[in-house]
Amino acid sequence: HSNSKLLSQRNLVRNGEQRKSVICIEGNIASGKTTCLEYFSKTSNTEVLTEPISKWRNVQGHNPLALMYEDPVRWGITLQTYVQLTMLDRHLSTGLAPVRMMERSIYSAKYIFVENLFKSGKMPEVDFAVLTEWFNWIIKNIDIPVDLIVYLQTSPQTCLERLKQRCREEEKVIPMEYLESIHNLYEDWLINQTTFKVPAPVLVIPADHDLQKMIRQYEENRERILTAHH
Ligand code: DCP
Repeated sequence: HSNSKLLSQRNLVRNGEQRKSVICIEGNIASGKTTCLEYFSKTSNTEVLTEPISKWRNVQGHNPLALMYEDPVRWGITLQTYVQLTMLDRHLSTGLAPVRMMERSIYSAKYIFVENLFKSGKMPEVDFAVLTEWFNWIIKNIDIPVDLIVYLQTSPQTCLERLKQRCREEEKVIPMEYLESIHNLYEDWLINQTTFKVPAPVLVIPADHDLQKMIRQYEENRERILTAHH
């Protein structure tokens, strides 16, 4: 309870209105973001938004996620346009809790996934240009506040093993090289900070460990994460 009191105090901004604190969980495919969010979902005053993957697998009866893995050159822009919309919707959705945690962000959708498709030659330049114009328009005209990025840092090898275990149909075609490029893009963005603007401070949590050790690390970092604020 003292924790929630502290949180609401910190959330009082100058004009006396409450401002949510927003924490984005970032990391490679199968890095354990969902487990992290599950752990924090039991916290009072905290609202957890998972990634809208079910939408990406079914938009009016179509599965753009599967299409993208089948033929990225053709369907990359289709999936990524929809991802951008669903992420924007998540960022803008309103809830009552003073703390909000969400899986990934509109930033990583662009800086990691769209970037990867383009850089690996799997997205036509015109598609990349259109997505970039959309993205730039959004971040220029719409306020998308993020207070903390929690980066679950894994080795691509760990992600591959977890991917095999969970066996999601669409993801069976993902090779090691794909996870390596996503990994490198994340490292350059959040650790080396040499590529794109980092929208918030970054907390790095090593995430190659087993579930028990991961939970212990979440416990250790709990206060720091939940009291993130400008
Ligand atoms: N994806 C994509 N483009 C994006 C975001 C995601 O192609 N902009 C794909 C990658 C995965 C699937 O969507 O195949 C689900 O993404 P996540 O890795 O974010 O979800 P997970 O459930 O794998 O996360 P975790 O295992 O860390 O909980």
